[in-house]
Amino acid sequence: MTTVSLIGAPTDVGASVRGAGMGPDALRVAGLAEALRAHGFQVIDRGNLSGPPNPWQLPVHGIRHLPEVTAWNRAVFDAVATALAMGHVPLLMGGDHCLAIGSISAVARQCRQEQKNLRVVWLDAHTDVNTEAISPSGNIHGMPVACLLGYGPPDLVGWSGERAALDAGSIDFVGIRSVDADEKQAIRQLGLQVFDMRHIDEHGMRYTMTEVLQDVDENTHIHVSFDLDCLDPIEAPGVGTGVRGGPTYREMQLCMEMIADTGRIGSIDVVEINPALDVRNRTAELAVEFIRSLFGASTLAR
Ligand code: 4U7
Ligand code: MN
Ligand code: MN
Ligand code: MN
Repeated sequence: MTTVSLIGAPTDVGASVRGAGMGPDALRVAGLAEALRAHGFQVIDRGNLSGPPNPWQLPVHGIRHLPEVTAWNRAVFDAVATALAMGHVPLLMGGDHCLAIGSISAVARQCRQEQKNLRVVWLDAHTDVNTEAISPSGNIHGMPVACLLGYGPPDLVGWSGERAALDAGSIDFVGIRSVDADEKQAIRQLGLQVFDMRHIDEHGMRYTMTEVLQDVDENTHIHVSFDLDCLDPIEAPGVGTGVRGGPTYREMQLCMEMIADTGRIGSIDVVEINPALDVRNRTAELAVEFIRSLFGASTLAR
């Protein structure tokens, strides 16, 4: 039986809009554990990690809150590594998206130890591949992908045991529609596979996900990093950096269902839910629905 380990990381240190620190409790209130149990999984809620408060300061050398982001990510790294070592599926409840540095570094290390082929699916309106040299904001939630690829401040790079936790070919982006000018250049230079909204408009979510999942085999570990701002803000208003023109409810369901069909989901981040901006916890409730689907609960055949 699959055991899902819920790990709460209640912080918004990587963002500039406050409120994402309330995400873990919003997911609990929305019934995340109960929904997964009803689907037949064992669920352990590990409670919330602790870390420094948000000092609410300006960027220093192009980056905000580096010591705090580092401390939170250390805690996430350890908790995710522990869950993986027990054979559990870690589900990180953020928190802002900077926390994917710790979570995916732990996943990458485990995959290397087990000689598994890691594929990361990055569901987001943004590519999050800024560095301190090019970021327009200095907010680290816009930098996790760069850090995981080996580009970032030394404090946030190399945690998996290699300089780069990921190589550019092992991550696919879906839902993208907001990329900063210098970020575009980085994407081209790195050769990242970005399935932006234009691509989804032209080819549909079904074909897009066929492309994303084409290299998945029995030895693959899929990590889904789910930033709720991937969705259209009409569906998901409770996010700090919403961008018009995202996937619809049904398109996102199909995306989750097709990942579920592979049977290879190994770890998840659910980040950037901002209850302070939400309407009656709708965004957290939506997240719970999509996570159920990611585990196959909405497919008739299961
Ligand atoms: B999120 C931004 F400038 N690119 O770097 C930046 F537009 O984790 C936004 O995807 C980053 O929500 C959004 O600050 C980070 C900005
Ligand atoms: Mn993001
Ligand atoms: Mn985003
Ligand atoms: Mn955001």
